[in-house]
Amino acid sequence: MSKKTLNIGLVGYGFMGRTHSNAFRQAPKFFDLPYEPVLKAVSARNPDRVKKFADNWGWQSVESDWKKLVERDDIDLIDIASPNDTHAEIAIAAAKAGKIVMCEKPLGRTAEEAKTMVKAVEDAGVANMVWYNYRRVPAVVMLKDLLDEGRFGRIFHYRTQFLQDWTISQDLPMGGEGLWRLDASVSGSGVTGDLLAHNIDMAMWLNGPIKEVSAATETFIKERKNTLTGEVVPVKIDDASAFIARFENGSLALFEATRYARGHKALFTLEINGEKASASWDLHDLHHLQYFDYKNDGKLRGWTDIHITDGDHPYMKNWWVPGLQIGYEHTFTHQVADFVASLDSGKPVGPTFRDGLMTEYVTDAVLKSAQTKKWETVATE
Ligand code: 4PW
Repeated sequence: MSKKTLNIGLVGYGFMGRTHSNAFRQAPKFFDLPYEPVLKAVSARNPDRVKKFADNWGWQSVESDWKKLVERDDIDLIDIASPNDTHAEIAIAAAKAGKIVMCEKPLGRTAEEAKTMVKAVEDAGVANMVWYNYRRVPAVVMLKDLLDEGRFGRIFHYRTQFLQDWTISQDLPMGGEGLWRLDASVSGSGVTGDLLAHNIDMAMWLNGPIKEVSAATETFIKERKNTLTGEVVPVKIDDASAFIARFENGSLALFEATRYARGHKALFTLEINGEKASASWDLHDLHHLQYFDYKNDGKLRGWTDIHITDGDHPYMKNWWVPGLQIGYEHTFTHQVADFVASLDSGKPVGPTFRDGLMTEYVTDAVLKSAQTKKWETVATE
């Protein structure tokens, strides 16, 4: 008997359009899903490029306007992989049309924008998810399991970084493909919304809500040429952002992100220290979890390097044989697999739009604190 289908309409064909297309294709091949995702249509403004993209990834049809995609009766799910300034309008229209909605991170450019998106999906009662993909790295899920099993006891510290170096050149323009991340009117913010949002989403998933923050940001290069207009304009994004925070569980945290750490491309790290155990993880070596358990016998006590490739480890039995590794793209595949499974069970899986909003309450508080130079309380509603 053939499976029920889930017809996908994708908006955007950039870097994220590729990761999502790959995930929709791979997920049903490796996971037993209640629905078969069908790559029904992709929309983007440039007709030649969208056609080429569709042919490459196997999308059945193309639209030049996302509104047409939302209006189509043969689409069940709208997946938003276009720049941040488009997220709210598309998500709200899709929810009103009764579509399931998946949206790239960050949900909106500000918490205020994200709030309108949460309202739209909750009013419409449609399933929703934000693509905070790193939550689905097997080693990170393993860490979540260990925390949920109570192996760490009281948590004292959480520290995390996301370091890159791709915007150091003064000659790098802003605007247009990929470079819209440097244009605050499109992105909303710099590394706070683009990188720290990942750290924050993961931190709150692992260690609970963040209560208050004290932040500093810096814009190292003050003017750049806008590719779209040719004008040299002030840079309004934060190039680097660092903050200290207090979680509701009483633990203290350090967060840092930058695009000016020469030599680092995507150094996403975290460490958590509890009364009974500690753990650390690094995206560059994503299938390893470093774990220290204080209950081990004194002479054997030490850091253990757990190679997360065994069938007992999260997601791994669906892939190859023990010892063999998976990578970045699989995090998106896991996200599709979990989300599609949740459509059948009716039990939402995170990060939902509401989870995405919680992250933006933190990023808004970070940006505010950098301005006020004071501790800021994180909003909750
Ligand atoms: O979401 C993030 C991006 O915008 C990413 O995970 C890494 O940094 C890759 O591109 C940027």
